[in-house]
Amino acid sequence: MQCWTLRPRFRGHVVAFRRMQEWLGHCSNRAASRMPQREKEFSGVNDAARESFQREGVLCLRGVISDDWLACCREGIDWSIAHPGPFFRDQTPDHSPARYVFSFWNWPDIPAFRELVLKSPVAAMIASLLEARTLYMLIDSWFMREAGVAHGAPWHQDEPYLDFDGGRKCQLWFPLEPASRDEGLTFLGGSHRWGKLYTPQTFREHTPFDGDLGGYHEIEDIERHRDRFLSWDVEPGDCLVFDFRTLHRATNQTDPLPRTIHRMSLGYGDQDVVFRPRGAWTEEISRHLIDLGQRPGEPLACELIPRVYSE
Ligand SMILES: O=C(O)CCC(=O)C(=O)O
Repeated sequence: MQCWTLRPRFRGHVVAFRRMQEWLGHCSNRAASRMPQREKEFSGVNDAARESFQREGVLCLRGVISDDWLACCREGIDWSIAHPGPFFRDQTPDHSPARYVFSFWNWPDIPAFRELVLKSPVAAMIASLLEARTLYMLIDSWFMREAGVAHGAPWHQDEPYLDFDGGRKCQLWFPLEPASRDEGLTFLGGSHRWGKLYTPQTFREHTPFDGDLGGYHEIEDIERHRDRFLSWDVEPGDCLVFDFRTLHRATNQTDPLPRTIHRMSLGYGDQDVVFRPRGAWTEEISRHLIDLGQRPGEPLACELIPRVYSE
């Protein structure tokens, strides 16, 4: 497992780390209590699951995230909401009575997320699903939609939003509260195999990003594929794993949410993933990785993208 070393640009975070020392101690006590539960979290990944994931581009795994890891996520999200980092994004539309927000690449600054990213058994589970020799954690994100918000992610694939190209890549998405199909995500089964990348859209306005989008297709009339839609009622502990190219959206785009919901998402990629900046719309994140030493056109080699599994 790759070590996280503090570069000069991160020294400003040392103060925040110190403020969190007491809380860290609390976290490591929690970690000790998590240990016995870890083994059971490998359950559910077998040949049938791999075959289904390859066919549909999405898989629902039940009861794989233990209560202690969920508590760890809750602590991390609470901290992140109270101390928004540079990749905090407010996607709330104008005149909305409630917020839709998310944030990513928080793990270096938040002990609970560091523990999740570097120590939880989900990395080995995903490596087994992807049959990866080596696995990298590409991006950690959390999402919060508050009670009353009637807005969510549009139809999209994750691939065009990020500078990771090639290899096998997936997102592990899990709710922190029970989420009915309406409160969760809907996927278009098999769309990861269409050989197309679709125009990335803003999550706030649902309009295409600025930049050269020449190689991307317009989102088609998705409703005609309704018979291929896949969605699940999920409980805390369940997770959805989906390919970076599988089309998906927040199921409910119109009715106000009856309660506030939080989700955690971890993006993973195998040894064949290459860093390739996509265009103007990813410039900020491309620059961040380049500043951390990641070379464009080359395999992953950057402390923000830790190697979390190796055979
Ligand atoms: O959970 C959400 O609100 C959106 C998640 C999503 O679309 C994604 O992770 O790509």
